[in-house]
Amino acid sequence: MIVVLVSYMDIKTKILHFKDIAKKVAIPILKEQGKIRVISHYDADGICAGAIMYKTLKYLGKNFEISFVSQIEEDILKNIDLNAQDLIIFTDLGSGQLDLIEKYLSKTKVVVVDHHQPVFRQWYGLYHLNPHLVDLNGRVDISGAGVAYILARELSLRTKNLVELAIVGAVGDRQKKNDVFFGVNKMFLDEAEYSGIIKKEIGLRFFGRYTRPIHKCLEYSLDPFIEGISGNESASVQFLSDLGIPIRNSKGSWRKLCDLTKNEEKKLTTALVMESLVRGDDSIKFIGPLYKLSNDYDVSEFATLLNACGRLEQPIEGVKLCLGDRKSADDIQMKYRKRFAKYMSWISKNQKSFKVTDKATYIISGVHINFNFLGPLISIALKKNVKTGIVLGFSNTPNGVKISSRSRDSVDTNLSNAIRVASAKVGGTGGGHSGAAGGKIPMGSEEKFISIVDSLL
Ligand SMILES: [Mn+2]
Repeated sequence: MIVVLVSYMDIKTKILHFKDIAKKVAIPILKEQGKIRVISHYDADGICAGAIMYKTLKYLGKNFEISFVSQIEEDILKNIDLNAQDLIIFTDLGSGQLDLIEKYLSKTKVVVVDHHQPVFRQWYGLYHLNPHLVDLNGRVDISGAGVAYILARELSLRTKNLVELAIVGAVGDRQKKNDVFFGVNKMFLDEAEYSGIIKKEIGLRFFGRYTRPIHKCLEYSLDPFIEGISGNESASVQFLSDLGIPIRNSKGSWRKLCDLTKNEEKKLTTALVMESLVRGDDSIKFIGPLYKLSNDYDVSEFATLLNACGRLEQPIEGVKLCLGDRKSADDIQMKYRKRFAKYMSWISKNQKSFKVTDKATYIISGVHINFNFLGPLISIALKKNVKTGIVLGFSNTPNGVKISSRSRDSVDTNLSNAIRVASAKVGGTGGGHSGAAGGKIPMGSEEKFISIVDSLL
């Protein structure tokens, strides 16, 4: 394993070392004449990483196949037919499971391209590219897609345009904090802006700014939630008409937020800010920097769309979107909204049956909420449906019960610790961040888990 001692080095030097490792990791891929199998994570970052590998391997004329998984589990590794592939590439996952990968795949060539905290392991045939190896921080400096992009640059000179996917991946993994990018992500952004691939502007930040009719933008806006307008199409149309903002252009087609004149946008902004000031919301959310991608999407909007593809178990549609095929975008968004609304209504209808203690609310959904949706749903439930400062959701998966938890900012409890300890006690695993954590426990152990975790909160 290549571990470079670089804690005294500046970021540019670290990146140079990182590129050196990427050069070495590129060799087995460049040489490979047989079948390559890419396995990526199915969230926005993993989809971007997969799309970067797709484009790059295509440029190289390789024989390859891409698939997506929610995490590396023994079953998945066990079922890889070693006779059918000559090289396996993991993107946006694998670094934390090197021991498992070694157990099942040590007889084949393996490339791991990831940004998660690695376990330190090396064997002949493993090519490992991970920012932590050069003291870059995989939580804020670079995403899985970013690492894939660094590798792609070493594989083919034609990959320069893929830099925007590296940025989408970082945004998908919430590496942008208060609109600031750090480390390698910042370098990617400078690179993309300089070459005109990404355009930065300041404006109203609504989902669909570049892609949806204005009144739909307002109607569908959940975050920020506009009282009286969100969820109400006619109110949204009326609001715009009161402001004298036409929703159709002279040719009769819908206008988008990005089509507004500077004056119109100013008028709309003022009205929205006034509205929210009257209600005492933080109106600041409406306005901020936007990063427009070459496909006309705002970077956050596109990352959200890719996450929806993953949650709907259609990551391949996400790859197609990354490659410029936008046909399925509306369909994905509609499906996602419908599923989300269905689960939200299940939560409202069953609110009375939730277990509530003085610490937390426990939502045991069984099969009623798909486990891919659990995280975002309980985030909303914390805002809208529960009174406690902490909420935990449970959802059945084919091999255990998935747990997801969130706490309000005002709550000073380490959810990550509590869930890790409690799930270990019932034979499961867990962890995450202090305000948002998750885990998996054996089927049927929910009650026991709840009594343990509640005492730890
Ligand atoms: Mn990632």
